[in-house]
Amino acid sequence: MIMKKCKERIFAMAIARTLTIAGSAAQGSAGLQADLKTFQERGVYGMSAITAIVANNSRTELGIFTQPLEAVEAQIYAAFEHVGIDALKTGMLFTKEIIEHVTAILKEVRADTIVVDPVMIGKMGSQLLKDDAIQTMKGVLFPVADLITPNTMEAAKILGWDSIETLKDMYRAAKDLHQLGPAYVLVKGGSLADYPAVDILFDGESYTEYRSERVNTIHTSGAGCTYAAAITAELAKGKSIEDAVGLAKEFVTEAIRHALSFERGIGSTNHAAYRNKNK
Ligand code: PXL
Repeated sequence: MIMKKCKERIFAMAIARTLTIAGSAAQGSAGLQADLKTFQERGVYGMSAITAIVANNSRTELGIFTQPLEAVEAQIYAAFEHVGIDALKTGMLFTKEIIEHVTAILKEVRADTIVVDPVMIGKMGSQLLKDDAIQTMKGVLFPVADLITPNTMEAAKILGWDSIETLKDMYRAAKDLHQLGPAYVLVKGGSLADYPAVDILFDGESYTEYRSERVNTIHTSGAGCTYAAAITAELAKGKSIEDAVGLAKEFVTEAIRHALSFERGIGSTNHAAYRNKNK
């Protein structure tokens, strides 16, 4: 018996630990479901704190069920106290109250390595951030972020611009967003016409461009969540932000290339695609 105990201890594995503070996407492609699947694929331990449940369907009027602040808070403490966190990401935060509360907790527990995906609108059209919460996200959460990962639509909305149409606009947006306080900004250009899927990382001094082919598919639900989750996983394992983004870009491109269609509108990114890439 004693021997067995010792053995168990010897074989207890150390693993990088990640948390997602995000919405539940009942249909499984996006939100914390995408995050947890991605964490698993990248070999890190995944945990979740649910901010809201998104369950759009033909029978509910507004399929969004916000969780109470106490529930959000309790989940973050549970992850932090029982396991510990090497890196975390935020996804759908929905209200300014949740943003304020989450930020206060992250400061209190001295969380570091914080990736903020400023999720605003889902691929299926759901509003995932209230209009009056954008200011709070900018003013309160961005300054504690190590990395923010807006797409061009989100970047334009945050900056109060009409739109972002060119690579030049993306460079300017990355620079202006950096002024809001995050250590790094990643502007994702997947939706720009006339370009490959190009993303720009800015650390306040230098820019890094990441390019991949544009994949012609409508089945991209969960792409943004998956990208940010893969970055978070690599950061938890100790990679630099530059390398984490590079690997995550390959991961999400593969997930889009092998996207899943369920023959009902927009399908899901395939979180398991990358593992089959070099088989
Ligand atoms: O892909 C954005 C997203 C994020 N979080 C939740 C979602 C979605 C899209 O549907 O449901 C919870």
